[in-house]
Amino acid sequence: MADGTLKNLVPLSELPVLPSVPLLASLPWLYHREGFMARMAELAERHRHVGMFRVPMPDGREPIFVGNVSLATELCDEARFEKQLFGPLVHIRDFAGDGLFTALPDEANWHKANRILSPGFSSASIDRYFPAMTSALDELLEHWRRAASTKNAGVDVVADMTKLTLETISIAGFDYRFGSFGTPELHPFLKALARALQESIDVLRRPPLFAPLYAGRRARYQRDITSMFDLVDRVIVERRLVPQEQWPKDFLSLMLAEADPKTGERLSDENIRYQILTFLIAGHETTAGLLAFTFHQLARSPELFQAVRREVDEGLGTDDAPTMKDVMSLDLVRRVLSEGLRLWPTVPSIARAAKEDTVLAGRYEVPKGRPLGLLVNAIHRDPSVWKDPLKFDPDRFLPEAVKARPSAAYKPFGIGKRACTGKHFALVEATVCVALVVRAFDFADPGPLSVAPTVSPKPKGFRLVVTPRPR
Ligand code: MNH
Repeated sequence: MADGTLKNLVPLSELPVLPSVPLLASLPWLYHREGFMARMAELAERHRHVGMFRVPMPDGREPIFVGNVSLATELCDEARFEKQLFGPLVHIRDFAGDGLFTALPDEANWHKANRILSPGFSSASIDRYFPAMTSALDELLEHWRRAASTKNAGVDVVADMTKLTLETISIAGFDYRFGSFGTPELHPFLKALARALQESIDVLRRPPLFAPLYAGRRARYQRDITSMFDLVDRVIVERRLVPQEQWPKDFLSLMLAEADPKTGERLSDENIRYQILTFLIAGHETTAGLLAFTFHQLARSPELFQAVRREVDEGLGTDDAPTMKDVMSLDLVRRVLSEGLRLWPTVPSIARAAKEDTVLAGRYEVPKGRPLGLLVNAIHRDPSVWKDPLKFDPDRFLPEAVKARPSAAYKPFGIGKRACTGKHFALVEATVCVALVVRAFDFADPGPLSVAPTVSPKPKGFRLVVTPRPR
């Protein structure tokens, strides 16, 4: 290497770093009332000019968080960087195995499942799952009508969106109804899933020395995993007992019936179990959070609410059952959802790593494999790209505006080949939900937004008073 190049290189130790104490590392500096990721976004704003900072973790690792669009553009380069399993994903792999979301980079089953499943998730295939979406939505609308006709203290939007997205993905995924709207208590399987997801996050905040204190939690975690496997494995066995002509059009049938176009092989039953759990894990909280933030925004902006309602009335009629084609024509609803995912990305960061030693920003030496966290919630508010970043403005997603920005400025669905498989599914599901709810109900003002400190951010304490639209 020429001398000039060497002189310009800067070791990573020159980057801003959080303070650290023994055992807890930076934990005492990571607190934020809206959660760890909100704290990361705040730090990204403070260090926007450098664009990155180091965070010592209790396990001895020291990820680098990246929070401006210019560095994000580098991290999105698939020739240099790839997905890394980091943070909760390492533990979610205990129960999602080598399913698409938690597969290691280039793991053989990722390629195989990607080839088998991608066609089923393409925008053209989603109409197969439209009945699952509207069927779950009918239950939500009924639930809200009942709530509006009784004491009307408002509906718990986050809880109800979670039920909606869980019902939708379980009907579309494996023709299974948990009956979430029928009971205040979640189904035991869904409770086990929620606890296992929580444990996969909590375990990150435990200094390794304290691990023995959590033996009880670990035992329950193992029991939860076993019970989830039992239910899904039973569904797979039962499906095989039904003649193939009678199989419902769900993702399970697709996985059992289709062979890999490249190798001619099928997915193993174990891998199918992991994919089903993956759809449940990757596909419910994210869409539920998006819907809850969107309803909060609509309830706070009467003009936008009316504009959306006019579009829905024109596009769907005032009481007809919607068709997928009509739903796809709702351009404003789609832009409102896109803007919702900009301001409140429900996957607020994405873990990447260099495939070989490399140099970031032309000067920082980054070794292969060093964890890099791309702060999606920070790049979505980078003022060098987003004018007036805190303003909710769906027109940012008009085609000319989209074309004028670097593509790395907006990454709610992840990057490159490991981007979200369920993007079209989620957007159709969310669009039809917004459309039917806005068509049927008026919203009261819920007051200002506050955000809960959950890993996937959600509005906190959001009760919405809904009343059936006057006719
Ligand atoms: Mn989804 C991966 C965001 C809905 C299934 N999803 C990802 C990633 C992001 C993401 C970001 C990349 C994570 C990473 O790099 O580690 N997903 C979303 C958002 C929504 C969403 C914001 C809703 C809004 N996802 C859904 C739905 C499903 C789904 C719905 C399934 C029905 N997602 C996946 C799968 C992956 C994924 C599967 C893993 C893809 C892969 O690595 O090949």
